[in-house]
Amino acid sequence: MWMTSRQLPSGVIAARSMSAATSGKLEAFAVDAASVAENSRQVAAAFKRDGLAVVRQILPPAVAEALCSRVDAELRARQSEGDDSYFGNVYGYEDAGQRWDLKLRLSPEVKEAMRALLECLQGVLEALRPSWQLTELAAWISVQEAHFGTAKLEMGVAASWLAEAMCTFPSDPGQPVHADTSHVYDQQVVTIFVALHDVPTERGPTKMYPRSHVDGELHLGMKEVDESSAVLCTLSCGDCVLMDSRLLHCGTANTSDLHRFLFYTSWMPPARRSRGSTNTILAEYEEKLSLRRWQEWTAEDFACSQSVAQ
Ligand SMILES: O=C(O)CCC(=O)C(=O)O
Repeated sequence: MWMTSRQLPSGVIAARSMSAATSGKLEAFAVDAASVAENSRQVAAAFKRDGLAVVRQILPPAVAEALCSRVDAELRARQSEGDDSYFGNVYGYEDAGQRWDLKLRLSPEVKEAMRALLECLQGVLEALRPSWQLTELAAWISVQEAHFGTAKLEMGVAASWLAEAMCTFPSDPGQPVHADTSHVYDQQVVTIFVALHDVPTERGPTKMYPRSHVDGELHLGMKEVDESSAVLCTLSCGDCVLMDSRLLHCGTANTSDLHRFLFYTSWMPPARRSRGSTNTILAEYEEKLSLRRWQEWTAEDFACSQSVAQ
């Protein structure tokens, strides 16, 4: 049974009434990393209900900073090589040079970050279902952009683009509100994304619509998204957000003069393929890395020829 907020240690996601849950306050969905392990089931229950959960300070700043430098170096290298296989699809915005979805290798910095994430979150994921497989390992990157980030949900076409999970409207400025997988056709994928530096409002945080992952009418375009329910995921360096892939969300405008890097990793039930956009992973890792065996494939000497799928 879900505990009331009075029974919870401070820092643990509190039980909320419907109105409080949709009040737009990100802190209502937040928990400190240090208290996750002993409250995995409660965090999982809140995540299941809301479609998101924020875990503060999951990565030590030094780990986040090292990963940030690695992502920066890899982005430059992949851009100069011009190898498309390292980039996921973000509505073709790569062409504008402002938004990139960069697939990552299991470098020492990525492994170290994964160890910290999974040490903390394995129990939460396994409280949702017993086994998971890695389906995305990448970084969302955005730079200052004048024409990006105005979220807009076109209800007339919502059903078709949600079935494809992502869509772009060429005449719209910015990333539209979207779900990464369909509420109607796909299984649940859990995406964990981590701020590799502070992400205040002007640096383009992700906007999310709590509980929209289970709202069939919204997904079928039968009603409009409630803007007043939206929460802006402003984060400090090392904070992470767990997001249900069916949750409506969008990247907002980066109006600062700084880049924005979010490391992310997604998990799906084994032996299934997502039909959505949730497959930003290098081919060599696809369907090979299981949650249960994360200690093996994040070990310093792990080579990808080893299979750790089960
Ligand atoms: O960049 C973001 O904040 C979100 C990106 C996103 O939602 C996507 O590419 O699916």
